[in-house]
Amino acid sequence: MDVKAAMAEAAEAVAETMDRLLALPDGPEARVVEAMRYSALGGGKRLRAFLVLQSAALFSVSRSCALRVAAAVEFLHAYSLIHDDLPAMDDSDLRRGRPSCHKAFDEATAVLAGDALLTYAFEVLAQEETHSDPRVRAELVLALARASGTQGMVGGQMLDLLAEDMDSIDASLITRLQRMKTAELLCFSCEAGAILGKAGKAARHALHSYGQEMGLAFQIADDLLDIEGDSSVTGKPTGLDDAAGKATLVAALGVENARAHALMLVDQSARHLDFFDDKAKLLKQVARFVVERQA
Ligand code: GRG
Repeated sequence: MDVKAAMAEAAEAVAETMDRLLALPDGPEARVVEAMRYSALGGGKRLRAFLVLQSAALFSVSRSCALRVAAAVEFLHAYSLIHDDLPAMDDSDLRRGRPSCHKAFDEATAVLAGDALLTYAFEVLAQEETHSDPRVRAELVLALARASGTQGMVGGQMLDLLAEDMDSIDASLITRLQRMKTAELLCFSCEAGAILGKAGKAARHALHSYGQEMGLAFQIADDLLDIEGDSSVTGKPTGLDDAAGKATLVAALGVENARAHALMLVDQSARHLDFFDDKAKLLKQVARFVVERQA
């Protein structure tokens, strides 16, 4: 199976799991669940879910356990997108080619839907169905908390906001910021299979290193798409002028150097997977996919 077909298959499977986990309740609280469903089930590449499923397959983890972890990371990712689109952050009217959550509902509901998706991600990880061993469940909770909190995604977003007021920002600070904001959650997705499979330190380290470099390449590709992509899908203005002054490696290095850097990171990331021989073929291919994608 090629990587695109494997990603499509994973996206369908995780969407079914997410749909099942996000049942609509009776009563007035249904509105917040509707907003959660609108954002979490409304498309996306499901890259993080794919990484969880592929890393879990390296350790023969049960598919139903891996799908629950894949759903949890996609819930958390959906929260970050809802909050990132709010007027206080990126102020985006569009997400995944349709109105962002606060446009489809309202700002207060979008804040609550994001909060509830974040909380629910941890609830799903902590539930017994996710793994029979409570130590494994606790390890998943700890790793996701670290990847998404002040040492990870939220910390990276804070640095990004602060960078807007800096006169200049160098490539090493941008790299640190993007590792935290984007790569840490991708690292968690890669490591999750090793946690579920109680793999040894070396395997876990190899997946972490792969996730870090692939995650950085992914963010560079995202920044390149922001200036070259279809603004009717991204909801963001496009063009190199818009990239100027932003804390991106595209702004710091220029388009061609940033593209070359991303390709170098892809090669470097794939080398960490040599540890798994041929079993990690699709993970190697997805690293290339993230820099060649058009959306
Ligand atoms: C806590 C108020 C509050 C806000 C948090 C954490 C945060 C806001 C924002 C996270 C930062 C963020 C959105 C980083 C960008 C990462 C990124 C490139 C997202 C797009 O991911 P894709 O392309 O999206 O995988 P799809 O739609 O395919 O799932």
